[in-house]
Amino acid sequence: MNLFKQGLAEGRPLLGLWQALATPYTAEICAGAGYDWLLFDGEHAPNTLQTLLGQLQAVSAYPVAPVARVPVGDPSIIKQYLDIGCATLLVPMVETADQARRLVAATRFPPHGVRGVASSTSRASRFGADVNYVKTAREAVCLLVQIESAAALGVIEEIAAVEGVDGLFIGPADLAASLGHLGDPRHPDVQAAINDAIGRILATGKAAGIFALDAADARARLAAGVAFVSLGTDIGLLAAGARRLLADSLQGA
Ligand code: 3PY
Ligand code: MG
Repeated sequence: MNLFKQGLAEGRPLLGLWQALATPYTAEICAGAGYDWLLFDGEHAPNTLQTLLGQLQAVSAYPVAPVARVPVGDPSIIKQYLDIGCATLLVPMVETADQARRLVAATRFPPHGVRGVASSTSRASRFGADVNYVKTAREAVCLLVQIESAAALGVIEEIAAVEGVDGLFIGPADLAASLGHLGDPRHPDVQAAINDAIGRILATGKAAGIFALDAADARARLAAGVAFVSLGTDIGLLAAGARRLLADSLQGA
């Protein structure tokens, strides 16, 4: 059962934490913290298939849904991520409905798609113990696509209409860059574009997701009906905690 997909279907808000440290040890710490999902980042964190595998194994005993972001929406990479047992994928930089359709096909076995078959050797099938895996994988897979460019904003409804796309996730950093405000996702023009995008995604009936800029932003997005919100990152928590401890300890010294 895919906990993330189930949560979306139930319509409850899903709170996530970005994992960029790329280690099983820290992933396990975060897995026990009560979040609904953890995002393992293959795009911007120093991950390989092996490091991703270790993190998936480390969190598998916890009631948390793993989501993995592929570095790029390439069918051969999607196949590998699915085979190591991550059933919920986030694909960056999706800009057309055609691209979204090809991504859906990459997640599905023939005749519904083009995913290659490795039934009994994949962790996804519990190494063959799930004898029905190839027949049921389609229902378990959850595909989330990132809306993070001016081009994508222009075709939100078309991308959302693609059967097999389960959610549309806004990436504020890349969107800001694409709109001419590199490094400034809080710029009013970027915020207006995000608000508009959220409203349009929700109007299509598909789930919307976003990377929140801070806790207040997260609360506002949840109140606006965003279904899955990343609240922060493991690196951010560690860096902020380390700096705060030092500053607190030096206060009055
Ligand atoms: C972005 O902000 O561009 C992301 O991809 C994730 O937050
Ligand atoms: Mg991005």
